[in-house]
Formats: sequence, C-alpha cells, structure tokens
Amino acid sequence: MNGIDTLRGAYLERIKTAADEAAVEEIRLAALGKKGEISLKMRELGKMTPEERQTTGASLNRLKDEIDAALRARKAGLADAALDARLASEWLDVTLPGRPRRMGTIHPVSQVMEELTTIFADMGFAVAEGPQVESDWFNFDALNIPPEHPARQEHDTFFMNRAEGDDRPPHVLRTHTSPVQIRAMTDQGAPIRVIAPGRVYRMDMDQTHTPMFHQVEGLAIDKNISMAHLKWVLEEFCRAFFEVPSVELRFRASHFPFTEPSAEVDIRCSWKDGQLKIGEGDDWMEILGSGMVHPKVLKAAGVDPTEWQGFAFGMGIDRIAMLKYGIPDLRAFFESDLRWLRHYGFAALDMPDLAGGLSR
Ligand code: 2U9
Repeated sequence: MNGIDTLRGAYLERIKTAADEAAVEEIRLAALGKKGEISLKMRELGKMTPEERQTTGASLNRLKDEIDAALRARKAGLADAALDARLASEWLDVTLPGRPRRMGTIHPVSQVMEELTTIFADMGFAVAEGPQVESDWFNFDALNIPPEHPARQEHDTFFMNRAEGDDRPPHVLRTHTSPVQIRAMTDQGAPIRVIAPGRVYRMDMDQTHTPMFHQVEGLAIDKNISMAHLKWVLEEFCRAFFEVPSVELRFRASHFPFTEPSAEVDIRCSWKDGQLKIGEGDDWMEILGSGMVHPKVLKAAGVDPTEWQGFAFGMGIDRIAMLKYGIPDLRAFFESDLRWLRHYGFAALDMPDLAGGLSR
C-alpha cells in the first residue's frame, strides 16, 4: 500500500510540474505505458494470493485512473496555455487604417467629364459617342456649313489623306462633337435628349488653345421646347457644376450656322486677389454657346422641323475644368507631367455623385 502511495505522490508531482505536452506524454509512458511502472506492478498481481490480489489490484486500478485523469487534465491545461500564448503573440489590430498603395490619379478632364455626365444624366440626358475621324458631311454639311461657308475656315480643320485620284471630300478630325448628335438623331429620331462629350481637333496652338481639346455638347428635341428650357437646363448645370447655391446667366445674341436664334452665354463672377468666384460679383465670363437647332440641321438628320424643335449648346471641358479647379495653364493639361498629375489629379476611387457633393 505504501509503495502505491509513494508512486501516486511522485507521479502527481511530476505531472503537476510537466513543462509541456511532450513531457506529459513522457510521464504517461513511464507510468502507464507497456513497460511503465504501474503496468509492471499490475503484472506482479499474478504472483499474489487471491486476497492480496483483490486489495492491491483495486488500489492499482484506482491509481491508474487517478494518474490517467491527472495526465489528461494537465495536457488540456497546457494546450489552453499554449493557445493563449499564441493568441497573445499573434494578435492583429483590425481597426488600423489600411496602407494606401500609390495609384495613378484621375485627370481633371476625366473628373470634369464624370461630373458633367452625372449632372446631365440627372436631368434625363443620355451620353452619345461617335468617331473622331468624321466624314465631311457629318462634320460640316449636316450642320448647315456648306463647302463655301466661311465657318469652314474658322474651324482650322485637320484633313485626312485621300488616295490619289479620289476626288471625294477628305475625311476630317472632327472639329466639334456636333456630328455625334447628327448621328444620334439619324439613328434614334425624335424626341431625343443627349450630351456628347469628347475630343475634338483644330489646328491651333497658343496659350489658350491646343490642337486637341475637349467639348461637351447637348441636344434636346421634343414637341414644345423653347429657349426657356435651354435657360433652365444651363442654369441648373452651372449651379450643380460650380457647386454654388445660385448662378446668374446672361444670354447675348450671337450667330452659329447650326442654331437660330443663337446665344453666347456669360456667367456672373468676380475676380478678387486673382481668385475667381462664380455666382457673385460684377463681372461676366463667357462659358458656352447655345441656341435653337436650325431647321436645316433637323432635316439633315431626318427629323421633321414642322413637328419637332429643340435646343443645343456647346462648351469647352478643359476651360470649365480650369475655371472650377483653378488650373492656370491649358498646355500643361496634355504634357503627362507626373508632378502636375499628382497635384491636379483626383483620387481614383472618389467617383462624383450629386448626393455626395460632386468633387467632395
Ligand atoms: C446639333 C445642332 C446644334 C452645338 C452648339 C455651340 C453653340 C458653341 C462652342 C463652345 C466653346 C464650341 O468648345 S467651344 O469652342 N460651341 O458655341 N455649340 S450651339 O449646336 C448643335 C450641335 C449639334 C445637331
């Protein structure tokens, strides 16, 4: 009996101080393994008298169960402690801000195109696109600019080459986005409400002109459209685009071959300390051209001018981008200077929307 108590004491002490799960396993083998101390004692039962065997056997079984339970408990305790240690050393603060990867920026022209398509989409205008190499007919004739019209010279057109002996008028790099709307009207008929943003080309290069620039034009054709609708649409656009509570527009009579009557539109503004403020002040600045679509233009696109009428307008995207974002030099727009792009560019994931404030 004494020997069993000694064994119990010794093993329970060893189990209590076992440093890790491997040490626990070592103790299990030493006590309960095939050649373990308690297993060997079990084997000695055969040599005992039946009475001795009964008492010693029962004590050894109890000891075996007790040691087995202590081993399991220690093993579970050590596993818990190991997990706690891992959790303590491998924790991760998921509330830390992300590490931003350096991405490119959105060019101001792209940003402004997104802004204005968002505003006009809200007023029911779809976006139309068309080719940048256009036929002479779509770029000029359909817009009431016949071959000898002086406006042809004003457009400083880039002409494509024709094969030798081919006397048809050469194709051109479109000088405005108006042919896009001729195509849209020809394809869809009336009523129609579209804007056409895109690249246009004119042979001109100085401080305020580049041979490629961007325009957006709008067209709304329906049964009872008037200059009043034009005025409201343009005011609404300017208010939303320049992100001011109100704007004032001034319509000045003008002339374009494709609209009649025609008007150039100025916006009220002020210049203080070299800073432009839109919507207030004593100055006016021209920002776009507009008018009622000429009946000949409707006819050229297969729309009956006795049944339908509408307004059109056009403005330079690069120019309104410069005005809104205070960018001084137009030529820098197209030089792909990374420092300029990082300075004037926009975050790639901030898409403009009317609810969030267009430019945030
Ligand atoms: C169709 C019919 C009429 C579009 C128009 C203007 C007036 C205009 C200039 C503004 C500055 C061009 O970028 S700019 O140099 N545009 O003044 N554009 S009306 O009229 C159209 C277009 C399409 C079928």
